[in-house]
Amino acid sequence: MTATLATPTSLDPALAAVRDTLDAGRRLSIDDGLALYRSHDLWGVCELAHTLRQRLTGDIAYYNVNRHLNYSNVCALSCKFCDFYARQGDDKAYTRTLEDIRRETRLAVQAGATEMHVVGGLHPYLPWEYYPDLVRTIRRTAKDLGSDLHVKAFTAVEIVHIAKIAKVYKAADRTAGIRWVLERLKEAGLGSLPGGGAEVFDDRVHDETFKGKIRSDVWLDVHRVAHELGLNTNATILYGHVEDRRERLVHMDMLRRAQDEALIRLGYEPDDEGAVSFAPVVQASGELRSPNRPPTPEMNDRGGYFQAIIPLPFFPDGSELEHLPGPGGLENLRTLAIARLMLDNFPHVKAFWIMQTLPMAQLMLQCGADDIDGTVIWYDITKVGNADTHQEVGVKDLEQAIRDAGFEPVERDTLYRRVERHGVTWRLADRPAS
Ligand code: V47
Ligand code: SF4
Repeated sequence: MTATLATPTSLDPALAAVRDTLDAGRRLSIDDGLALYRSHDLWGVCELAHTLRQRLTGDIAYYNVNRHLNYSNVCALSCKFCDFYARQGDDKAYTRTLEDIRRETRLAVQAGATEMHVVGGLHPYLPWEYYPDLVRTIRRTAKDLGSDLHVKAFTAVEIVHIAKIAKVYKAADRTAGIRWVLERLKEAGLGSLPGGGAEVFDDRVHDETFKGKIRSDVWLDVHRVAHELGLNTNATILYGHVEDRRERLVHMDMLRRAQDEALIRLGYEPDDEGAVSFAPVVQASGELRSPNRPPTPEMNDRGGYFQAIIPLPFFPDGSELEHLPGPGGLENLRTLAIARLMLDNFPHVKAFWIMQTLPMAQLMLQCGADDIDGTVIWYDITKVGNADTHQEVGVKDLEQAIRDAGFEPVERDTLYRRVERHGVTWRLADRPAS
């Protein structure tokens, strides 16, 4: 890398030390993260994040053409922040049949989608075979229509639930059961895991708001096993409810350590502290030197690492925590910027526009994000304001939003490979049409 970017001069002297650490290509500590949270100079924080984002990704910003499929909202748990779940027999309960899934897949292919993002509640009665059947159904239906739909499906929480339903999850060796399920889902055509269900990696927050769900060690186990099997995954943090800022930073630190391990497995050399950072070093000449480059699209063909962090702001409406205010816009910007800066070994930071709103996602592109996700429709998990769950933006609008924010839009597939598109027909930039 030869180009360099001037690191900004902040109004807040507390950010100077962070800037020096960033320019030296060193990893930020949790105390640095707290300084970023406490700083009165939010724009200084955002500029630092933007600088790192530009050093990693340059002037491009990604989007994709995808569909969300929530196969069931029936869930055995009742996380306090969740307005999505229902009990079997409730008026609002639904479970999709394989015929429903075939129909949804046909619609996704007709709309030119490259990805189906599939998640649901922890259904107590569906047999375990439902899950590989669901994946196979999507893959086959798309293939029969001459397309190739990537299936990004099941949070770590669902994977453990499926292992329990299949009776292969044993406390004495939990990874064996996780591996058994993931191997079978991969065989059925699973392409990657989404990042949900992580919430906040803290036992107090866990016990207060999502007791009954897997804890951080098990969530990380599922993602490690997925990485070992060559599957890429994402990670989320659900913030702005009962957690404090230090707990968010500890969560980010745990994720980047897990990513260090994944990258070392892929052949990256750790530094003296065992870290693998993608942050380039600014040399005396002003040029940038990158000891570690993020994985390339070619490498994605083998995979096995975290691709993106997706900070999810808590939406209180309809949940048991409705009395809480939820995070404001400035806190959302700051948390996203800090996630970019702390997670120096995550190639991508996603501003999920459905939850952040498109105007806010545009601003986030200038504060560390390099991806705004997709043309999503029917997003059932959270609603913005009084919107119903049908939220769709076309390719032209997403591209315009990215251009207006000052970036060159690039359509990606789930694995961040460039897509060439002519209407609903698409192909990977270097591959034959599908
Ligand atoms: O796991 C639930 C969260 C997640 C609420 O991997 C809530 O590309 C806010 O993980 N307020 C699901 N959030 C969404 C998710 C996701 C989204 C976009 C892209 C990707 C990806 C993953 O939504 C759940 C939970 O953490 N959630 N309730 C709520 N009231
Ligand atoms: Fe169930 Fe997921 Fe909602 Fe928790 S967040 S109640 S596991 S659907």
